[in-house]
Amino acid sequence: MNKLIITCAISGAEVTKKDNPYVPYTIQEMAEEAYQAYNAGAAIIHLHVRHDDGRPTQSKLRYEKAIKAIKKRCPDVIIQPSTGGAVGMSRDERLKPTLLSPEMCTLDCGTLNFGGDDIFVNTENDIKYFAHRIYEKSIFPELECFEKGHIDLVLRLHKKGFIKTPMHFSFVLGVNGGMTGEERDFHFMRESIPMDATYSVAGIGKYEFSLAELSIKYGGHVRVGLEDNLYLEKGVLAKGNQELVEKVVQIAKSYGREIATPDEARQILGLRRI
Ligand code: KMH
Ligand code: ZN
Repeated sequence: MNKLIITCAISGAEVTKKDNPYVPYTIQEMAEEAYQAYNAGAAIIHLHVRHDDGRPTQSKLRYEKAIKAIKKRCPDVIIQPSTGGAVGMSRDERLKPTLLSPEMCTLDCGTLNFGGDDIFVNTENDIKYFAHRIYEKSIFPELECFEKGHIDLVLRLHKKGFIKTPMHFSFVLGVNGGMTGEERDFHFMRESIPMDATYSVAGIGKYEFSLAELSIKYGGHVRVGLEDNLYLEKGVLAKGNQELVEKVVQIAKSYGREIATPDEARQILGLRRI
């Protein structure tokens, strides 16, 4: 089987140090968490940045500083800035990290409820706009799909030329307002994408490791990290992103699946190295 690409979503935009003290805010904390995750086996760092007090931002300067600090610690790691940002941000605000031409970034492929009164808005026109801005800079998008309808929209937009091959999907399952992350959901999602597409699975909360295991078993890739889940096991907070990555590496070992280095991940996905 192909090697396993592990993505680590080290901070997100919504979780705080009150939820888990290891959630990184400062540039130094971001670099340290990324480095630890990379050492544990992560090839890709999914990156949101924060102000020092923890407020989420999509500031180009802040991303530039964080990326520089991370690259100093682990020069070959793939950095995947978020274009999702935080709920309520405008299109152009969310797109700011693309001005840095990273080799990869996220492209969120549909709207969904995000708990309480929050709605994470990604209209069809938003997606076309984001896709245009991403491809014009030759950035490789990870197609984040929170439910099956988002995959259908990607495939429609692909037919119309807005989304290009190779396609790499991220199934983000278990969001409060999106699709759950049960085994049947995983199979429904992976069977709905083209045969030549690749996919990674991000299980939110209690789904993190059960979905990771399924994806390892069926040849997909895995995302873990404090953005998605704060616990190493029920009731036990993870002492940083590294522990979450280590747990996935252990599961992969038990299935005889080797871990991809960043350069191997680039080959699997068809990425240019920066
Ligand atoms: N923070 C969420 C509203 C992404 O990174 O592209 C959106 C998100 C998706 O995290
Ligand atoms: Zn994110």
